[in-house]
Amino acid sequence: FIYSSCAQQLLFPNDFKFGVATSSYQIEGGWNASGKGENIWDHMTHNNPKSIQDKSNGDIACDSYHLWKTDVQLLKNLGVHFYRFSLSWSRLLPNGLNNRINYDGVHYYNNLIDELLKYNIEPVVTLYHWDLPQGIQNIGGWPNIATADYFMDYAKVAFDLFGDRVKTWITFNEPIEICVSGYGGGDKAPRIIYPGISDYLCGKTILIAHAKVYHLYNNYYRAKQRGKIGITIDTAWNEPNDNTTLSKEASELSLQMQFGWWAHPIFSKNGDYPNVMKERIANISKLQNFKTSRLPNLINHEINYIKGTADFVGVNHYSTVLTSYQPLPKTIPVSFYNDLCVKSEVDPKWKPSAATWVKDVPWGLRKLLNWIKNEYSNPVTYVTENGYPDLGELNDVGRINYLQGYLKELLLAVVVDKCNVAAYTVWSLLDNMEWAEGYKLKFGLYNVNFSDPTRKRTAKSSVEFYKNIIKSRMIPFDNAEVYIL
Ligand code: GBH
Repeated sequence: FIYSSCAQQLLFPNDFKFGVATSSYQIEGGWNASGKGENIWDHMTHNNPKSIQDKSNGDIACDSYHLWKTDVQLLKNLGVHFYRFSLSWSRLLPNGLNNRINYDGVHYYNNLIDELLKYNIEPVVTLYHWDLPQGIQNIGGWPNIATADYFMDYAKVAFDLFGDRVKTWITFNEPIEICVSGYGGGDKAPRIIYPGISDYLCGKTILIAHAKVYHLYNNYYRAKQRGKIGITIDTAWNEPNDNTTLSKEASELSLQMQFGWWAHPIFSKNGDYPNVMKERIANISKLQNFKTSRLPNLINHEINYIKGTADFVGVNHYSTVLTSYQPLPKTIPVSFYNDLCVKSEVDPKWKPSAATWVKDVPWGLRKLLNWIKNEYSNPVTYVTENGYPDLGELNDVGRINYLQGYLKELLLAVVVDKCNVAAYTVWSLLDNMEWAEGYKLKFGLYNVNFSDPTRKRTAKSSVEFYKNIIKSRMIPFDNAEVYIL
């Protein structure tokens, strides 16, 4: 490392924005309130309660369907510049289709958006954070290419209703989770188990659906509404476990297959899936006796249609793994993770959290942002999620340490490395319904009392901490620590 001798305190640029995030199913509740349709999480939790560790569901969750005014007061207290939340597709379109709009749902989001704007908090809206209308799942869900058109119809409704006030749109949250955890044998709804097939079909639909919605916005809304539209992709940083070429290759393969699967078609110069991913899956498919690759190819027309369809890349990042190469087994089971076939480990010295998959490894964020910068010619980047799970303590020092470390590395990425990052988002405003983990893991800056029918919110220590960072635009640390990567 080269140490810098500059004396002044580093500051986030004046136009850098800070926010917090939530998602509809995780906080809203009101699962069947005034005309809302069933979604895949309602369906799964009601029909198969064991799919959630504590057999809970999001029927009431944080009750934000009723407590939106309170939530905006919490946001105002934090002093955030924006609030990232998602729309519940089946609250707006109960059967998923655009022939019937549920106006109570429209009213709910209008209220929320107007209340945010009243306090100068910018709404950043995710169209899809995992709660697919059950009707669309009944005809196959994301592996069915027709879903791309239904998604576009829904996006059009959202632009028409809210685009006069919403200027930042995110089409999808974490496509790999939607596809690999939802359709590849993982723990997310709808829990379709057809790994290595249905997850890749899902992936193609998502890329096409994203591009359709971008073109829709670009061709029919942008001139008038003047907003931005992007996609949010997640990955851990993959650090080579040792200095060998093989481990370096394994790390790169892992980043390409998890992040590049989505980012390469949209943000790279040539478009299409990453080459290493195409080759890898084609080769393994062959070994498995498939006549063609299980990765559905993108034809030229599709490649061009998807390329360049984003104004920014959203990045969700929580942790780091040490990656090494894992030799392919003799018979390779058919799945995404066997196609990837790398070994991920953690350093026992890394500070743990309440979740096995989150270790406090702040430098991973800086390395990931630099990788994105180099890989996709420094695109406009928003960190759309970063956060720390604990078991709910109000004096949440673990969370404060984590945020302090990650924000410092972010600051270095912005100021020293000139990564084009314009926003940072803490997951999450509130403790909430943590998907298959239920309510045990807490990510909130605010505690929610889930045994209290009023779902009382209480600030944790991290509220004051984050508030001060937003106000001062700086992370207190020793200048001697300002190093060049
Ligand atoms: C985000 O996903 C979600 O967008 C958000 O809704 C959620 O509440 C938040 O994280 C906190 O979980 O196989 O045990 O190693 C983060 C995505 C979830 C992807 C955990 C990697 C690894 C689980 N990550 N997953 S494990």
